[in-house]
Amino acid sequence: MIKVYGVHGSPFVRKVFVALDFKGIPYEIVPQMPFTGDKDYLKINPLGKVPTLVDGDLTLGDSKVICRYLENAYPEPALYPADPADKAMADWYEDLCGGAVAEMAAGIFFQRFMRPFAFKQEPDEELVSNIIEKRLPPMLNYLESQLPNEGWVFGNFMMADLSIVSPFINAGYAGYDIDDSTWPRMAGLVQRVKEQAQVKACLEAEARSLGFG
Ligand SMILES: N[C@@H](CCC(=O)N[C@@H](CS)C(=O)NCC(=O)O)C(=O)O
Repeated sequence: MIKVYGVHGSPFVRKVFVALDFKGIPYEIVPQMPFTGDKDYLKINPLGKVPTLVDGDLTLGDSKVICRYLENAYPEPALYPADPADKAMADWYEDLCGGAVAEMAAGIFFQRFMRPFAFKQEPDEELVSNIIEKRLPPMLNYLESQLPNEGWVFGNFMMADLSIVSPFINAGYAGYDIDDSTWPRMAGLVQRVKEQAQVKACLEAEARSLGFG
């Protein structure tokens, strides 16, 4: 059976859990905390990051790479569009939101959620304001310009929708909600993705795991 190393609550691990659930592929979760420097884990993923997926002889890191593999190996139901230009845009959104956007959302999450709750430290509000007021708005403006008013980015629910929204689920845990008067399409997509069946089930498991479910 496929194994996924990781923990509930990571925006990247979430993508892999949802992809597997969406495609109806059974899997086992191997609990692996990030940031531990666990030497055994470094042998299968030298970055030490989660997720890592093991499928038989194949061991892969990085949620983008893993989700692409799952799509190729288990094509139905599709999580990426078939048209080459749409597929390239899906990759771009996943790269942008798994990179720069996720890094900003993680900054909010770390300062306002992890520091007070896990480390009993005060958040660095100057850093958070810099993200919310300066760095994030150009990203949100761009994403807003790309999204439909209703429904999904490529017609059906796909990885692009979850990739765009996943970092904001974590920022939401830290009390940051996208302003729906400035970015109504982004705010709407966040709500729709959170209600999508496999995402909803994953978020319920996540809430139980994080202790607020
Ligand atoms: N590009 C990677 C990012 C994975 C990632 O950064 N995961 C975080 C947890 S949310 C992690 O393991 N961080 C530990 C570290 O950076 O050492 C992916 O898409 O899987």
